[in-house]
Amino acid sequence: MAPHSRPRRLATAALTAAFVVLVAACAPAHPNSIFHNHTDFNRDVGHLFDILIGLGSFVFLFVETILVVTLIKFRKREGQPAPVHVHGNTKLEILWTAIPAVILAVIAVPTVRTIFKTEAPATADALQVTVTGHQWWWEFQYPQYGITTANELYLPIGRKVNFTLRTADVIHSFWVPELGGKRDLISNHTNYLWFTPDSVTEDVFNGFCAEFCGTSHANMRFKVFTVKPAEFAAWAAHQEQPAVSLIPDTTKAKPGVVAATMPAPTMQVAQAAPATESFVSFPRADIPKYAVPETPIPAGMTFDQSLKGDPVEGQKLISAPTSMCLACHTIKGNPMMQAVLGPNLTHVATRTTIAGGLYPNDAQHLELWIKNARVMKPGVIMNTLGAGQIDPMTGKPTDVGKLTDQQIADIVAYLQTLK
Ligand code: HEC
Ligand SMILES: [Cu+2]
Repeated sequence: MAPHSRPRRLATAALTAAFVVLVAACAPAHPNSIFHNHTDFNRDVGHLFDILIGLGSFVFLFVETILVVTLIKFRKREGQPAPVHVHGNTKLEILWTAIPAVILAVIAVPTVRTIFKTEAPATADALQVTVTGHQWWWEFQYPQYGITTANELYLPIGRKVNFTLRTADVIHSFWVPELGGKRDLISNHTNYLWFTPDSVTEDVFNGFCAEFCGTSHANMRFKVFTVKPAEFAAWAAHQEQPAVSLIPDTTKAKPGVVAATMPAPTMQVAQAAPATESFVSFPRADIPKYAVPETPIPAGMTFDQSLKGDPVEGQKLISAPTSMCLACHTIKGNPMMQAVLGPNLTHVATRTTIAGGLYPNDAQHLELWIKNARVMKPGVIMNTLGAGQIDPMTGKPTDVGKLTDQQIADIVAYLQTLK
């Protein structure tokens, strides 16, 4: 090997790496950056980061400069006598112990202050949100409003929000890089996190599970919509309502009406939300590309797109024991649908994605999902329900649900009315 080739190769590699990092910084948008500071929480943490990077850079440059100067100035020369050996220099040693001690003290003060501030309980006027991590989706409850939803959070701008973090199974971690976190969801333990979304920001933010939690950990995402307080109020008022039934309540139906001859389940007909409040959900057309899933459909999954679903049939099917849905899902207002193993479906049509943000919430993806959820998202407890479909967990055709494409199309037509 030539004497200078190794350092030269190392230098080339270092320069290339530096260039790649520099070019990466030129990308137009960083939708998941922690440096955008859209909340008090992120700003406090970002401020600490700046102090650390600033002081760290100073120490690095100082030490490296002395090192390089020493290397050049005192390097071995021909005919040079052996250097004088030095044994200790008290002044110097006191100095280089004192300087790092001062730097650490300077870092400690704001660090401890930030820890106390962010760990303190949120003030009583905060919006309360209970987050429950599930393998592999997010349950969001608003106890002040009686709302349970999944994978999509609505937060009013300018109002402090206090998250109560729990898990239904293994450890997960709640993280919205642009807003705050990450904070773990730990079994048999409750964690808290609070922040205030900036009052100038109306936007969509990506959220992630940041603690490996099994097969579909990477498919456990969520979205945060920050909206105007009036829009939040309208959204909450809407979400509080039970689902609108397509089948009139049999207890109030007149004789001779078809529905009266139908067996249970019955549903209360919900009052519509006040007409003045038009905001039901964040307009889909305004959602930026970075928050729209592009997951390809798994190979082999097909559905007869020419089928037209009947929503009334769908409502009957979904709450029939043979369809299985009632074993796991809630639809508020339908006494047959009160299970809590899966996401609450009361207003599922107001959400833009399904399955932990993995797929867009549209007819095609809903159909494929119900047909074979375990192929669409590896590991899920939702059964393979399409007739003749192979359940990837058993390798055999499914023995539950056995829904035909027509039945699935009916169910999906009903789900899409759950606005
Ligand atoms: C064994 C329990 C179980 C059964 C039975 C079941 N589901 Fe699910 N379902 C789940 C779970 C769990 C999820 C969330 C999976 C994930 O995202 O990881 C889910 C997700 C969904 C979603 C997506 C909701 C969202 O917001 O992400 C829909 C829609 C859905 N199920 C509809 C149905 C219908 C319709 C039936 C009956 C035909 C049904 N499910 C039967 C457990 C079940
Ligand atoms: Cu996870």
